[in-house]
Amino acid sequence: MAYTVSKLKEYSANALDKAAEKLLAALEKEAAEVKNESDWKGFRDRWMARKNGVLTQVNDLWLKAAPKDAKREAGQKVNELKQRVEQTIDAALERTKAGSGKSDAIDISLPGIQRSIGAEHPVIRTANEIVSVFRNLGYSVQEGPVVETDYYNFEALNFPPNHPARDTQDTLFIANQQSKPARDRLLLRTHTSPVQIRTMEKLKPPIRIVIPGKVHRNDPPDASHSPMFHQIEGLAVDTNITFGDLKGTLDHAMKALFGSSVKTHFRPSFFPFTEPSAEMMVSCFICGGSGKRGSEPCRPCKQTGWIEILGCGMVDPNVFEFVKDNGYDPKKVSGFAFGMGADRIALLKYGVDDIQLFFNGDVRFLRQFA
Ligand code: 2NL
Repeated sequence: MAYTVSKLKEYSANALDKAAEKLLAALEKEAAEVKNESDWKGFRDRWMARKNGVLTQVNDLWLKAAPKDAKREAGQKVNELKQRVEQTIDAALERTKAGSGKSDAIDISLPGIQRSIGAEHPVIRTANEIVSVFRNLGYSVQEGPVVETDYYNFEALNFPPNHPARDTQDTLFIANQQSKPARDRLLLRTHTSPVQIRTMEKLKPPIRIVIPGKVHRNDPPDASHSPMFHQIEGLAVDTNITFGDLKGTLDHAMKALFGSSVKTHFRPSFFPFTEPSAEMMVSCFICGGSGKRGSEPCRPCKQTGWIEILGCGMVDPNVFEFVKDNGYDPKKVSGFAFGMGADRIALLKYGVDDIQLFFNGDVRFLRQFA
């Protein structure tokens, strides 16, 4: 039950002390129940209100009602109590402030700390999309080292000894390799083709594989070149693989990637590791092949209506010679291969005009793809 002030029956020192003790006990108990500012206001008013506050009642019932000869002692006691009440009320307010402010209090109504979650890089996302088109055709994914030997990067791919790609002009070589035989010297792979050789050494035909990965070339960076970029290559080897298989497979892949209305077109080309070789064009998926966007010329296809998308060809029998012992006899098997730049396709897909934006790590750019 809440504490109430009652009249004193007598004014002996003992009686005054007892009454004061009871009051102070009630004061402490109520102070301990003050949790916030609104509690505190109620507490303060109950004890301090001029009209009917506990102290006013003490004044009326204990002091004013005291007989003349007890006034002095009762007055002292009541003053003492006033001070104690004021101190206790002040301290209670301090406690509510400390509790709602800094210190160890937790405000569960504040929003939590937001950690931004990462997202797939647009080039990696594009590479994954391309890989998944081929996975759906039954191709499996292979990966291999970025630091390669001259043998896997050039020799086994039918590059002649003095091919310009083997020059420091085009290739980034690892330092201090001169003491090794030429074929063992290390370099940064310039294409993912070495992984295809490594896979043919490991797995007997028939095979269907795709290889995504980082490659390096000694090119100065500009809007369309980066010394590091991403290639995806594919290889199918079996008995009786023809150029028709190559065309059908790649036509299907382009329709899966860019929409069923795109057309493909092949024109002759040259690669050391394929014969015959071709460049594949896909009808411009920006302007629909018209070369125009409204009255403006279409920039991605340079108004031609066609975009050069990949290189491909039938695996050169000279390449099979290097893996003949594992079942790749060029008299018995044939195959097609293709390679494309994931970065270039991402540029086209997202309408980005500078490849450097993909790699200089500006989150304001990258956040647009999250
Ligand atoms: C391009 C062209 C190509 C290949 C890559 C290949 C690999 C082996 C044998 C034969 Cl092991 N060919 N790969 C073939 C034709 C083209 O890439 O322009 N890439 C960006």
